[in-house]
Amino acid sequence: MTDKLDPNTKINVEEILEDLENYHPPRKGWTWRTVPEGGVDMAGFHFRNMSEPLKNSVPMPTAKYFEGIDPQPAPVITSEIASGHFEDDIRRMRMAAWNGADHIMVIRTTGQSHIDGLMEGTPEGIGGVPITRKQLRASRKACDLIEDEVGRPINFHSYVSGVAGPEVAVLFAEEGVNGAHQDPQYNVLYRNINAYRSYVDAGEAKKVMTGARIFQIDGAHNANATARQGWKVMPELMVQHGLNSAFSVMVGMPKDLIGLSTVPPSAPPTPKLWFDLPYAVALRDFFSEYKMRAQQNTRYIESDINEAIRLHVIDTMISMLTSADIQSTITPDEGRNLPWHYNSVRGVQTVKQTWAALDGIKELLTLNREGPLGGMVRDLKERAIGFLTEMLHAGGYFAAVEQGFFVDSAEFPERNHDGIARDGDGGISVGTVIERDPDYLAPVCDHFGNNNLPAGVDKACDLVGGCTLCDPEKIVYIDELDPEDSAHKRLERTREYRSGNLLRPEAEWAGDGVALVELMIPERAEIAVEAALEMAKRMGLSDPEVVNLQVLQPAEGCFVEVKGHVGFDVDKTELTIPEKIELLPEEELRQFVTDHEITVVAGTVGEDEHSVGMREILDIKHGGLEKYGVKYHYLGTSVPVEKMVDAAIESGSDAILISTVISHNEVHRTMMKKLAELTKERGIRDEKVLIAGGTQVSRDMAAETGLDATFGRGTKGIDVLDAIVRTMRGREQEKVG
Ligand code: B12
Repeated sequence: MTDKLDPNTKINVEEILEDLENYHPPRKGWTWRTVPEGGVDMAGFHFRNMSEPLKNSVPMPTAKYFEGIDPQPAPVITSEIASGHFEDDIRRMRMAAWNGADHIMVIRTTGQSHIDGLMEGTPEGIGGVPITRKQLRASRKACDLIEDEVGRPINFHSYVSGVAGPEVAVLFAEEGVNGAHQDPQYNVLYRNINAYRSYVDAGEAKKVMTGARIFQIDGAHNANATARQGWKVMPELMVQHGLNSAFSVMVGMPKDLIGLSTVPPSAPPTPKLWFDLPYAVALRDFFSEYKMRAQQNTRYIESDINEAIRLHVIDTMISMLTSADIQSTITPDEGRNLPWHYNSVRGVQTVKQTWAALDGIKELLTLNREGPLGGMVRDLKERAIGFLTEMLHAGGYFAAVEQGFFVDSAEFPERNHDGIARDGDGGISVGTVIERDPDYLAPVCDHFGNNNLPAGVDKACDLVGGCTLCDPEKIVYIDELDPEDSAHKRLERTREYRSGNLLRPEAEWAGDGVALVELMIPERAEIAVEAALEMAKRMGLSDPEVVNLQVLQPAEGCFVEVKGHVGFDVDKTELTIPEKIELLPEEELRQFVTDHEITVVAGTVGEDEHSVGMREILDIKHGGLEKYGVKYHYLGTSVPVEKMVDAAIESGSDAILISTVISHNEVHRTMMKKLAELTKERGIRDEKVLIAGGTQVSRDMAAETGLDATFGRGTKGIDVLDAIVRTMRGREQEKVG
């Protein structure tokens, strides 16, 4: 088994699955990022609220203009991953971590919280992944490798709920899971598990989680996501946070392990800030001793990716104006499919970009509590306290649940009477809470409640020589229950796409062939849908489906996104990969320039006024040709190609360099071809090196347009000099030959 990942080699999932029976997590518990007190300095910029940079990462595209820096926000950043095939998610975890996620939240398969026990093996999931010991071990083992590669600990996270909650908590504690959702209210309200049973289970689960220092996130955000008008349930959300936090503390959980799952409850076109900011401030006031896990609003997001991203930027700004210890990211395709991995990465990028941009915002702006904000915050707190008081008058929490106090869509103290009511004598597993015998004894650690240890015994499991929480060798490992429905079988089917020579686009699972096509159809919506489907079919996509349609104007047209499947494979070995050009050594280039006294003419041609790119290629201060001793005649912008050629002839220059940035209507191609033709007409084609560059120009356009070399974005003077020297040398050799 390799103990290190190579950044340029794919993670070997098969290898991770080997010898899992002997894998035990090298560390347990939650980890925060390291945030240097004095800030972080990078590329001459001072960041005030950032954590230490990563060893290996993918910076934002713009980073290339800023020495490639990749500033990492102060809070832990979550990426939700759950394709149903955990073996695919392992690759996605690595991509998310490279982009800045250090909290990998794995959603469970549909119905797992309805199962009364633990699942085993690696079956396929729907809407998430079956959380099993084998899946946890493989994922945690992959996290060990990935965290070593990126240079920052990764928190692996899943969910403790359902009737098997305590068993799941023990499993998580044994297998080194670092964070988990745990909130008995979730079981009561959304799973109809008997309320008393839920709280007893929660006591046990929270105690076990505390023992393994598993960070807890509550479930209040579910009420937010359920309510049609999320901003009206803010007082109740605060009550739900309070109930879970207080109960957790009573069980013995330290406050630094307790996180509130906060979600800004509204979305534009509402005047969002007037709801979400007072809510965030009131929460932070009430729960200042606890950690905040800020998620993003998804309740109103449907299928438009950009709308989701814009909303997430605003939500992240609210986190920054208040505070967030964990900033969760929701994939922008949340409203339309199970997260596609590149969208998970986009979610992480959104937060990373926003955080860097708004770094230190609280030093520049202060929340004005003197204005309307103060009043709104107070109003929310009063309503929350009123809710709690009424709950007590109603006979306490369980009575209030029976009376449908929770998830009522009106703003307290108003009531819509549409809350979720649960009978204390009903629900799943009713009647299963049994009082312990007075001499009850369980020889296991982190057990909640009355446990009669014999005198002199401090640690319960000393009685049996260690429990599974202390001695992992005692854990019984089950490999698979159904060898057919297993990761191994699925991996066999996709091997060619992962480690063989075949390629298909991938969105959900390895080798799924899913592709997305963007079309603007100049027709009304009804026609645009059908036309887009027909076009996708003719492009060769099978099972096309419109996943997003945006009316641009009712009559003029629509933006349509169509998902479909590519039915063919591309064989890697049949592709022609352009050879990487190794530049000649700098000294050799300089010597050639000295020996040949190289001179060039340069300018932006046509009616194009863009000069920045051309100047970067020439100027010494940008590492341009001048730095290597090349002399140039710069003719400026909007230069006719004829003038460039005349100037080259007059000055006896060795090369003509044209910049052609505007590419509309293929004008850049026209310019490049014109240069080749004109030099031929003038009989100097073989005497001058012809080079062009521009934003939309690529290396392979040289052959197409008849020039010696062509360059696009990111070109440096040395690249151009290398091309000049190679072309001139080639000609000299031809002459000699
Ligand atoms: Co303008 N502009 N612009 N613009 N502009 C953009 C280029 C762009 C892409 C914006 C857009 O609309 N999407 C379009 C071009 C679209 C297209 O056809 N593909 C655009 C347009 C349409 C215009 C206008 C026509 C708009 C208008 O008025 N209708 C006018 C131009 C009018 C005219 O030319 N007659 C216009 C005007 C301007 C101003 C505001 C004046 C400035 C230019 C100022 C100046 O250069 N003195 C301007 C800018 C700055 C840009 C912008 C924002 C950045 C370009 C830039 O300087 N990049 C781009 C958008 C964008 O790209 N973000 C639009 C930085 C340099 C370093 O990068 O140009 O790509 P670069 O150069 C690199 C490589 O391409 C290559 O090496 C360089 C260094 O790595 N390279 C090489 C470039 N030239 C050469 C030459 C050689 C020989 C070699 C080897 C390599």
